[in-house]
This record gives sequence, structure tokens and C-alpha cells, in this order.
Amino acid sequence: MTEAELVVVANRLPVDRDGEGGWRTSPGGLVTALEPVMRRAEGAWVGWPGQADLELEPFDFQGVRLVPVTLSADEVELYYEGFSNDTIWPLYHDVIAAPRYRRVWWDAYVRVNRRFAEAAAAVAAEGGTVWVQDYQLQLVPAMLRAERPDLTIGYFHHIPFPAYGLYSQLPWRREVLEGLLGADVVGFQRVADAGNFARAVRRLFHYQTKASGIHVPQSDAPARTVLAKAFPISIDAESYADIARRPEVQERAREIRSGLGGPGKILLGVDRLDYTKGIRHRIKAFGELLDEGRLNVEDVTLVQVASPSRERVDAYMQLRDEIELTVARVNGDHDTLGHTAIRYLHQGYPREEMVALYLAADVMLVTALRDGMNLVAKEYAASRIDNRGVLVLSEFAGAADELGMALRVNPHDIDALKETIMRAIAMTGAEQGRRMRALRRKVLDNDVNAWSRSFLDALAARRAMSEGADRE
Ligand code: GDG
Repeated sequence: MTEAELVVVANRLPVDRDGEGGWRTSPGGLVTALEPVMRRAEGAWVGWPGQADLELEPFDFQGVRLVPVTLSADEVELYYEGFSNDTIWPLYHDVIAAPRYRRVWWDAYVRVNRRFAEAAAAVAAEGGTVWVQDYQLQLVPAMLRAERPDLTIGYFHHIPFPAYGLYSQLPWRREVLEGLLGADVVGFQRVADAGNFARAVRRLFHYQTKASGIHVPQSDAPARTVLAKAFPISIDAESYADIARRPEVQERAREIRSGLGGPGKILLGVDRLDYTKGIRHRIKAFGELLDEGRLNVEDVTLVQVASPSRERVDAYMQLRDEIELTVARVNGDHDTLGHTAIRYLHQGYPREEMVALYLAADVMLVTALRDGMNLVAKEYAASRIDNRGVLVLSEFAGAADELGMALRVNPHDIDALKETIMRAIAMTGAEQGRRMRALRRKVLDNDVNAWSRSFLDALAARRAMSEGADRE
């Protein structure tokens, strides 16, 4: 097998089955971000093909070598649904839902991480670079370093890293940090996440940290310095603007508006159906505004796209029931035969339809209780080529660090959320324009290409440093 200079390791391969036995690119920010880089570098991508017990040989897809990792049905349940999505996900999102700590889940997590590390070790060229993605694979960096000390290893963490008071609940808190410290560069969404990580390392191992560097002593060599730093992820902003410029997408946006009752205001939420996204808080605030007569169902509609997610995990089944009950109550109390308060869509849509929705929406509600970044906020800004619309943005989403011209809100404070919604609805065109222009500039200037470039540059700089040290 040919060896790759650049290897990405992620839980999922960047492709889905196309229904006819072939493959198609799965839509997603990471895939668009890395595709050009991978093609240039003749890279390889190690990941799970998304179906249990599927044994596949590596294959080439659009210039990238795909290396499938097989997971049994049991491992999908224990490693993915269990440890990744029912232990790490809730713990790292500040225990919005209670994390469950089960030893059999952990054992599967270790086993599966080792399989990913071995697959990456087998495909990476001598002295190559490996970039590990996200919380499902936190042990891979150290496992890979043990096997292949010649590699330069990066890890990017897409979700928050919690404060030590919460992190310390994890029965395997030392093992997970050791896993991550196997990387040369550990990237986070926010400066605060990198800070929480460095503090956890200091508390548990007493290693010294200086600026973004963590000194990791080695038993048989001089200390290594691991760079732990924020690299806020972004979107392919220009491609969203391009879609928004298409006449048929603009026509579709007009159609959506007139279908919802014409001149009224449209509020929009777009999320995976996840308890971190604050969907219930948003619906509660909107429902109260209707109850109090401050909003009228004939003048305002809330469109909530809640795309299906993790449907076999208990907490997600419960959340779905709660949200659907709340939506039905609000609609039951306020709908008329001609108007619906909340259009709730438990479905996924093509990207063109999402952009048409962004263009149709007067107010975009991003009320996450905790979110690594939140790409929806950036997509809304990138799509508003007309410089109109208002972004309401939770201060607990990573995007709040960059998007200062959004209306910031604490989604736990329902009264504040209500006031912010009213303010957004009433905002003049001039103020919308001023804010949206600033938001768009920020997103266009810091797109996903800039993100992957800055991360890979940081990795290359580490490599140059360690080669320099070797020569001395
Ligand atoms: C994790 C972190 C971080 C949703 N419904 C549809 C659809 N989507 C797309 C959105 C957006 C993406 O899914 C969701 O991205 P988010 O960033 O909002 O959230 P997570 O899925 O939780 O992602 C997050 C991210 O990783 C990247 O690092 O920002 O904090 O949790 O792109 O548009 N897309 C389409 N149809 C849908 O129905 N086409």
C-alpha cells in the first residue's frame, strides 16, 4: 500500500453509501475544509464507514485514499453511543445531561482507539503528519506516538473542554490527558478550552506550562513541548455566499416567506436535535411571548429545523419527546386555522434549502447552552449577502468569541432571551446592515481554509523545531 505524507484520523470516513452500492461525499465542514489539502498532499483518511461489521479494503475516492476501520455492532454501542456520546459528550458540555461512567464502555473505547491508531500507523509515511479529529479518539495521539515516534501528530478537539471541577469526575481522567499529550499540537475552539486543558494537566501531573506550551517530561529523552492553543474552526464561507446568489435559491426564500404568511417575521432555529443546543429554552421564551400577547401568531412564526441525531441514545429519545410535547402545547394554545406558531421539522435538508431558509429568516436563534463553536451562526452570516437579518447568539457557543456584533444572550435567562428576541424583531434595517456587514467580514476573512492552514502551519513549525533539536 502506498504511504501517505498526511493522514487524517476521524471517527467517520468523509463518505456515505449512495444507495446503489457506491459512495458519495458526506456533507460537512470538516470534509470541505480538508478535501483540497488532502488531494494536494495525496493524503489518506482513516475512519469508520458508518455501518457495523463492514469489512472493507482501503480504496481511492476522488484523489484521497480512504482507510476503513471496522466496528462491530457491540463496539458501535459501547465505544460510540456509550463512551463517546453518553460519557464524554455530556461531561464535556458541562453535564447539561448526566454523564454515565461505565467500565465496559471505557474498555471498548480503549480497544477501538487502538484500532484507529494502528490503522493510521500502517498508512503514514516515514516522518509524515497525522491529524486526529475529535473526542471519540482522544487516546490515539499517545498510542500512535508509542508506535511511530517519527510522526508529527496533531489533534483537534471540536467540542468544549470543561473546567477541572467537572473534568475531574471522569474515572479515566489521567489516561485521557495522557492520550491527548501524545500530540505535538492540541487544538481547541476557544482560548478558554485550551486554558481548561492546561489547568487539568497542571492539577493532575504538575507539568509546567508556559504561554501555550506544556512541558511533558520523558523517561528516556529531554522533555517534549506540546502546544495547546485555540484554532477556532470555520466554514467554507464563499460557497454559502455562492449558493445565496443563485436566483433559484432566492426565489425559494421568497416562496418560504409567502408560504408562512407573507409580511410577518420569521424566527429560525437550525440544530441537530441535541440537549446542548438550547432548543427548549428558545421555544419556552417564544411561547411566553405569545402567552403574554407581546407577539401574535399572525405576525411571527418560529421555524425550527431539528435534524435527527443519535436516536438510539436514551437522553436523545427523552429530549425528542419533551421538545415535541412543548411544541404541540405552544401550537395548540396559539395556532389559528391559517397560522402556526412553530413549524417544527424533524428532518434533514439539502444545503440549498438551508441557505434559502437562512435568507428567509429575519432572526436566527442560536441559543446553545454549551457548544464548541456552532457553525450554523457562521453559515447564517455567510449566506446573508443582502446584509439583512439579525443573529441572536448564546455566549456559551464558541462562535461568540469572534462574532461580537451578534446580539449576545444567556439562554438560561429566559427573560433576557425574550427581551433579546423582541429587540431583534424590532431592529431597524440600518442597524441590521451595520451588524451583518461586520459579521460577514469576520466569517469571510476567517474561513475554514484559513483554519486548516493555521493548524497545519503550527504542526509544520513543531516539526521544524524538533528536527532542529535532533540535529543539535
Ligand atoms: C460539532 C460541535 C462545532 C444541521 N441540520 C442540517 C444540516 N445541519 C448542519 C449545519 C451545520 C452542521 O450541521 C452542525 O454544525 P454545528 O457546529 O452547529 O454543530 P455540531 O453538529 O454539534 O458539531 C460544534 C462543530 O462540531 C465543528 O467543529 O461547531 O460546536 O458540537 O453545518 O448546517 N445541514 C443540512 N441539512 C440539515 O438538515 N444540509
